[in-house]
Order: sequence, then structure tokens, then C-alpha cells
Amino acid sequence: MRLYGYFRSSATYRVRIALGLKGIAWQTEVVDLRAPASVQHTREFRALNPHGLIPVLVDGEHTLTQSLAILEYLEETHPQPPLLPRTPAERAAVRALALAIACDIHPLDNLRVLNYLRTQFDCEEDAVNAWYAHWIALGFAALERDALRLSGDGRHMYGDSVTLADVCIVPQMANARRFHCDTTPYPALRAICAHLESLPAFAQAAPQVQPDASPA
Ligand SMILES: N[C@@H](CCC(=O)N[C@@H](CS)C(=O)NCC(=O)O)C(=O)O
Repeated sequence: MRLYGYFRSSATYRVRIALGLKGIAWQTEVVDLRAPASVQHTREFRALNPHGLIPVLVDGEHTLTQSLAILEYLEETHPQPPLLPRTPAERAAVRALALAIACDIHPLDNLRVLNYLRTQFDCEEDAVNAWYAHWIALGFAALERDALRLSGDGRHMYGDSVTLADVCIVPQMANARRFHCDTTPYPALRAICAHLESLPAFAQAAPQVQPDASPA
């Protein structure tokens, strides 16, 4: 499989974690999101994904987009180890956690949204960072309550094994740290992420150990 992504992309990070958990080998195709490269806006990349977003996973003849659709594809094609629980109600609960991150938090803090604030509304970096922190705080406060209610062992978002909710929270927490958000109000989320980040598939998917990682 070929994964088009970027070390700092949290949506790509989700897919890297799932590939690692399922023991699937993949090859990275770097899509540098930073200006002036801005590869996501090139004609070549738009031919792959007209939305201009990563990740894109190419599996043989299939070109897949949207990280959660990719995660579900991997779950269906490589069921072991399962990243969704057994019953429909439990599966819905895990998907709700993953979607709260992927649909309600992440898009508001995406690069193109932050750039729009900068270019169209003349926002200074302090204002952009305040925007970022606001949506993290709103989302994480609710996720903290979810984790206290749903985690079975204080080491996973739901129950006592790794699920798609865990695959989504770790990259979002890493992003929150990168933007210097205060995460001390969320001890349950911090404990869960600390445990997950110690697992090999999560550690090997971390941005700082990717081949394209750079400090800038
Ligand atoms: N809902 C999409 C979001 C993808 C997304 O926003 N990717 C970001 C990187 S994490 C991106 O490509 N941003 C490019 C840009 O904002 O120009 C998914 O889950 O795959």
C-alpha cells in the first residue's frame, strides 16, 4: 500500500497507527503541506484527491480518501486485531468518539482554516492560536467526560482494548500539545494518551519519527 501523507498531518497519523496495529506494510509518499511547496494544491495531487487533503491510501487499484473511511476499509480488509467492539451499540459508541474528533474538532483547526483566518481576516498568530485552543478546549472537555464514563481501564477511550477512538485521540492530543494548548484540565485523556503512545504501533506512527519529519 502507498500512503500519501505528511509527518505532521494528524489525519495521516491516524492511518499510520491503524496500519501499524494491523501489521500492514506500507510505503510513504510525502505530500509537503507547507508553503511554498503546498503539494496538496498541485494539479498532480488534485488528480489523486480533488479535495486537496491528505491522507490518500492507494491499495492496488483502489484510491481511498477520508481517514475514517480508510480506517473502516482497513478494519474490513484486515479484521485482526479488531479496532471496533462486537455489538452494534458498542461499535456506535466507539464511532461516535472517533467522529467527535474527526468531524467536530479537527476540521476547525485544519491548516486551510487557520490560513483563511490569517489571510482573509488579518488574524495575528495570537488570535489564530486562541481560535485553535478554543475548539480544542470545547471538544476535549466533552471527551474527558466521555472517557471517564466509557473507558474500562483508564488506558483506552472505550473499554479496555485499542479502538478507532484511540487511533483518533492520540494525533489530536499531539496537535494540541504542538499548539501549546493547556491539557491539564483533561487528566483522563492525558493518561490514556500516555499509555497508547507507549505502544509500538503508536510510537512508530508518531510525527517526529517519520522520514519526512523536520523541526520547521
Ligand atoms: N476529513 C479529512 C480531513 C483531512 C485533512 O484535513 N487533512 C489535512 C491534514 S491533517 C490536510 O490535508 N490539510 C491540507 C490543507 O489544509 O491545505 C480526513 O479525515 O481525512
